[in-house]
Amino acid sequence: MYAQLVETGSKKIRALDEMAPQERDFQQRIDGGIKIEAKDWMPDGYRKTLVRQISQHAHSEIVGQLPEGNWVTRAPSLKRKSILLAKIQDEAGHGLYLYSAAETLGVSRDALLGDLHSGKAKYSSIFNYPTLSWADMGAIGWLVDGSAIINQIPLCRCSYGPYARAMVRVCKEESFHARQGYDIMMALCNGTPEQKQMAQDAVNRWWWPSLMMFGPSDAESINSAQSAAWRIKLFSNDELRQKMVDQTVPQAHFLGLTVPDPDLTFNEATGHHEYGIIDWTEFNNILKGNGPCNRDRLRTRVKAYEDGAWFRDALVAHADKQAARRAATDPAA
Ligand code: FAQ
Repeated sequence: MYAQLVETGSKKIRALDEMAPQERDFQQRIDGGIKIEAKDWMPDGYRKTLVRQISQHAHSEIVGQLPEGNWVTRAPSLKRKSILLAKIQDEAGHGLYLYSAAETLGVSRDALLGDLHSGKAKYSSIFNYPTLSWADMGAIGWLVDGSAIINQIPLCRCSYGPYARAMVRVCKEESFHARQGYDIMMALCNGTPEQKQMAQDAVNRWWWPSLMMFGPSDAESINSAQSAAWRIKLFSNDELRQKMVDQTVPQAHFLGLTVPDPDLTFNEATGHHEYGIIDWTEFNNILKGNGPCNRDRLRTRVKAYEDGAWFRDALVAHADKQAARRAATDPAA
């Protein structure tokens, strides 16, 4: 696994009686369902894990704007264009709440963005695939935002207060995103045979990457055990992936689309859809920066940041001017 290898200070999960008193109190608060707030004492590893996850999440939201941004000028109607634009703007907002949540942990936004731009920080693997047709807007909303919701609803109850609270609004907006995606798929599947084929082609390309979004299998997930103990993760990667498959397969059937997995079967005994083997080589290649769009995504983000320098400078100049004016009129201020 190609991980940033954040040192959490705990090679194995320690029992309460192995912890120092301060850490034991902290763990007992978490076990008791009490939220941890920014100014509370926390183990260094807890802070680092949250900075890692929340910043990756924030980066995913803003890099995640790019595949859809590609289709704003090509949306098939004014209505579809407005909806897509609103959705993409929501993703920017999600990035901002999440960077703010990460900042409560004592890290600067500039440092986080620096890590994204240098290629050091990760963002979700899913945003390194190209968007080849309008149907991809439907598939992203339905499958990608749908998966994001399944992953993020439990985060509304995670142990860190600022992250949990940010997730409440994010999840409400993601629900609208998933519905707009499904609505696009419905329109295409009820359209001409060519439109339905376009929808099928999009599902063929987005299905497996959507399953990969949930992260490596539980056996390979290096961070899960500690994150579960700290109640940052309430469900494992595989549990959430299974939820997504169980929820989505009937929706695909309703659309009259085929899930591109010849091994997919419904297990009557367990009530779950069993899926085929995920190509983890593809996933790991993307994490190493070698997906179809990794380089392009980073280049675009860096350029957008550089192009926006004048605006950030203007904001600072404006704030300085306001402060100077206040100081001149009220020397006590
Ligand atoms: N892509 O030990 P684990 C969205 C990394 S938002 C890239 O299992 P963990 C909205 C992982 O970071 C989508 N890297 O890690 C939207 C770790 O490496 P590290 C983003 C991945 O953290 C829709 C290593 O593999 N959502 O879609 C991925 O316990 C449409 C080992 O993995 C979030 O970020 C991946 N898919 O569990 C926006 C949700 N999976 O850091 C625009 C919050 C794993 O040690 C348009 N995050 N890795 O170097 C999480 O829930 C967790 O971080 C997981 C990974 C579940 C993603």
